[in-house]
Amino acid sequence: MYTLYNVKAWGSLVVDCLLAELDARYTIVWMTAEQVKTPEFRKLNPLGLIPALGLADGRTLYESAAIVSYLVAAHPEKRMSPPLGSGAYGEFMSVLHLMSTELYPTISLCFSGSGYAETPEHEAFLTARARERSDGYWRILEQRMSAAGPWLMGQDFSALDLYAFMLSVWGRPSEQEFNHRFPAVAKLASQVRARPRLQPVLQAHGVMSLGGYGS
Ligand SMILES: N[C@@H](CCC(=O)N[C@@H](CS)C(=O)NCC(=O)O)C(=O)O
Repeated sequence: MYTLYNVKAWGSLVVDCLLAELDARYTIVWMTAEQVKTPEFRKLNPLGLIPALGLADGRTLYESAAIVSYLVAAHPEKRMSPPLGSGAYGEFMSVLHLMSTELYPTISLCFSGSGYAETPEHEAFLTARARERSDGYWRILEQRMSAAGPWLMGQDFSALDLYAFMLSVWGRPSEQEFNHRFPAVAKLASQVRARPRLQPVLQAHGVMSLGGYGS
């Protein structure tokens, strides 16, 4: 039994979707932005960030890519990644890390650069740069699916698609505008939204339809 520390439409969305697709047993601890900042939560995730996933043995995992990598390996029979150790798995990990270590932080910076900037002008400059940079990463994913889609691993649906879906929900300046510029990503997102197992999760996160995140 897992415990998912969850905030609506935050970084736990991908983990919630993946646990549902895996048909795993888990309980959810719904949290507020204030609770995420508390010392109690930092005992579980020293970074004070969502997502975090409690395991049955008392450990707590953090960092979205680590959680995704752990879960696909812990449930290999569900085939949410290529076979562990295969070349395709290496490629899966490359794309997962592109999304988690490059794209995710630049998207976060598009929302707010206040932690990095001294003046509003400086912040506006940083967020504009982050937007350009994130568009560049999205173009890589878009081209990958245009060449061999419809999913990020070609014909095979995988955890990568849930991750890309989550990031696309945060599309700026609006999800609609974002989808217009990245049609292969938009198609992926609409196919993810249609998956039966995900319906309760999407409902709980308020992202059943376009723009649910408020962008
Ligand atoms: N590198 C982390 C990033 C997680 C992250 O930035 N989470 C955001 C929500 S999307 C968060 O918890 N922010 C809380 C805060 O900044 O106080 C991961 O991939 O898990």
